[in-house]
Amino acid sequence: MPSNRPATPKKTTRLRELVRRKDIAFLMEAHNGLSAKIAEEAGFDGIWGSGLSISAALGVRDNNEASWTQVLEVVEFMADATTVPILLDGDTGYGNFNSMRRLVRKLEQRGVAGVCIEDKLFPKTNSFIRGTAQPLADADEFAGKIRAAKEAQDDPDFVVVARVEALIAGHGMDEALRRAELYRVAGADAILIHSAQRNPSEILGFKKEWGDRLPVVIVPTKYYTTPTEVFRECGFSVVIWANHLMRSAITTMQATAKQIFVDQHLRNVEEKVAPLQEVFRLQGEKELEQAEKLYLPKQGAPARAVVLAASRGEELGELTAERPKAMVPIAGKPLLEHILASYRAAGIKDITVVRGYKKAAVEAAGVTFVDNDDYAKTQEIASLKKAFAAAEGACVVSYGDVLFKKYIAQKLTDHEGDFVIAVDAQWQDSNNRGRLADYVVCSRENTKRALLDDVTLRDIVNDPDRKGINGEWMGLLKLSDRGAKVVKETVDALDAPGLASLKMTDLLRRLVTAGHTIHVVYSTGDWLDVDSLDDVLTGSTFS
Ligand code: SPV
Ligand code: MG
Repeated sequence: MPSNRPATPKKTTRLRELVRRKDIAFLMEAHNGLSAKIAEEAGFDGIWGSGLSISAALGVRDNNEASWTQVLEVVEFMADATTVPILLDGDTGYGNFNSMRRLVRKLEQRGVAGVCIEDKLFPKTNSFIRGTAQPLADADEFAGKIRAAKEAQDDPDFVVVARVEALIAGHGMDEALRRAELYRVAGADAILIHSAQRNPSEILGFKKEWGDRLPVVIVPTKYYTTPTEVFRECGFSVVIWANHLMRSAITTMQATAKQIFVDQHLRNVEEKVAPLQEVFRLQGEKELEQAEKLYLPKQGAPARAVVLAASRGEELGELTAERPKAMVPIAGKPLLEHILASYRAAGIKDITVVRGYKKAAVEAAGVTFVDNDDYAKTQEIASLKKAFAAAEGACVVSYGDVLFKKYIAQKLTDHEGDFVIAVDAQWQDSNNRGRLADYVVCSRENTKRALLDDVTLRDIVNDPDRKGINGEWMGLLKLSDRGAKVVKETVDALDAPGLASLKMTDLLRRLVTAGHTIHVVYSTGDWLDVDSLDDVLTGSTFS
């Protein structure tokens, strides 16, 4: 996924500003790309990459059981998924000053805006587990680590927070203040003063003594009942809500897992869990869809067909007494099956069939049926409108009584035009049979040159005596995404009588009149418009 990081201001600059500004700032915990995105969407200006939550999400303990490069991988996903700055909980820096330098460089490379390190020993334990039993790092050694971090950073705005664990470990306020001062002198951008007490007296006492020497960050996980107003009034710089997305996920996941285990079905949870559409939205599915349109070849090439099969086909007499023409058997299977086979062979698998007359008799596997129940009073465009209401976008439209070889559909889809029709240059054949046909006048007849030139439609008529006829329209029309949109708009603009009376040929004429270019692909034969019993017999030899 492309980066959505804004060019300016940089994430590092924004984190520095959050830490330094007069107003209190809030960081929300996240432990993977998804929770980071959720934190940002909730409105937080920054994210806490919590060591506890990341390790919990990985199924391990908060004791450096996940390696630092594994944490780096996670925080990189978080940075890629968000635009707000991330302050990573870097535990003790995963080693000495040298590990710390490398960590800072790697975090900068991965778009992480800052790191917080605590003055404990590697491997550390979470501060709320046997806190007083945990040895602290030598204060001078830790100050050297801070200095190394600050000198390793390339970006002057990268933030290094020094976390003082003296209160957690039971060393008292003086030791906390002494350490904080050492770390300030070493170059820390802020001090995180941590406390495991259920009331805020320790951190308030620290802030009172410390004053404004450096911004102070707090984590009120244990003293959570303290009104935020107190923190604001005392001039704390940043409040970290350190683990609450992870903990809420645990509660919900436990409830959902239990419910499904007990029920052995999904009905009781479906309404309570995020819809799949929400999952796709959070993943940025829309962006990919748009990018595909930009970057994939054959933009708008239809992978969809619409077969207009609503009419009876009275001309076939008794054959269509109980079924529409599309279901009349030819060579052992319904006409519609032949059409579907040609489309599928041409790579078009998403096929919508519009039914009308004797719709219960229309059967086919793997297609979408749409019904035009007004089939007796309407023409083809009313059926097309029903199909467009079910699915939009590029498609090939054809009739339920026209057989064609797969290459004809392929030629249409290969053409990049918005409107493309298939034309049989051997039009005299059908004329000789004396049947009603749709003759076309084109910009060029089907000569060798027509292969090189773009041939376009000028007119479409039923009169075989019209001058300049170049072929017969086979009833196949390809629409690109744009073409389908134009047709949909044209059809939607019709009033009820206009819609009821419009045929496909009327639509083509309208498009030409409106100035749209309808491209022509020629072939000779290899299709059949089933109009008579004779055709049914001919069709039995059509393959
Ligand atoms: C974390 O979120 O991993 C922290 C804060 O370090 S705490 O768990 O309170 O130590
Ligand atoms: Mg931690």
